[in-house]
Amino acid sequence: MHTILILNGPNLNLLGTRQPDIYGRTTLADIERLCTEHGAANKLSVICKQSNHEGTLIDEIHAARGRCDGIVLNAGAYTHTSIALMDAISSVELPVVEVHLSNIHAREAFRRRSRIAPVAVGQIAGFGPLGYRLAMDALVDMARSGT
Ligand code: CA2
Repeated sequence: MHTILILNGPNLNLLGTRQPDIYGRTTLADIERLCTEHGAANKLSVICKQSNHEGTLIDEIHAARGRCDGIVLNAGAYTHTSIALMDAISSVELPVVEVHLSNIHAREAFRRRSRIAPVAVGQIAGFGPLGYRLAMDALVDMARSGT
């Protein structure tokens, strides 16, 4: 059985409580449930983590090595700034799919740059919570086809 880590970064614990015009009304607990259910339907084991701290996110990425087959990562605002997260992803040699609820390319200019994208296998942005499921499907497809 494949194991996927769903890793969410800073402020995503506030989902569904503020700025629903940008991020919708779905809570982080709803997203984690959706991922767990999608995992169960596809015979996957799913681990969900969230942290507001860069170092903790890095620790989670390190811990995924040998334990997980891939990572779905919404690094929140660290996406645009964190070379440390970028280095952590490179170091573990696991496939990472970068996910964003909003379309970061249609927002402020500073959100268009991603430090994660160069070390991710791909990026999904703008589809809200559906993006997490699409990212899981991409990882499973890659693992099962051996790419
Ligand atoms: O669109 C996304 O998923 C983002 O990763 C969300 C980040 C943002 O900095 C990225 O540019 C794009 C922000 C997450 C903040 O989430 C909140 C949720 C509710 C209320 C306030 C913030």
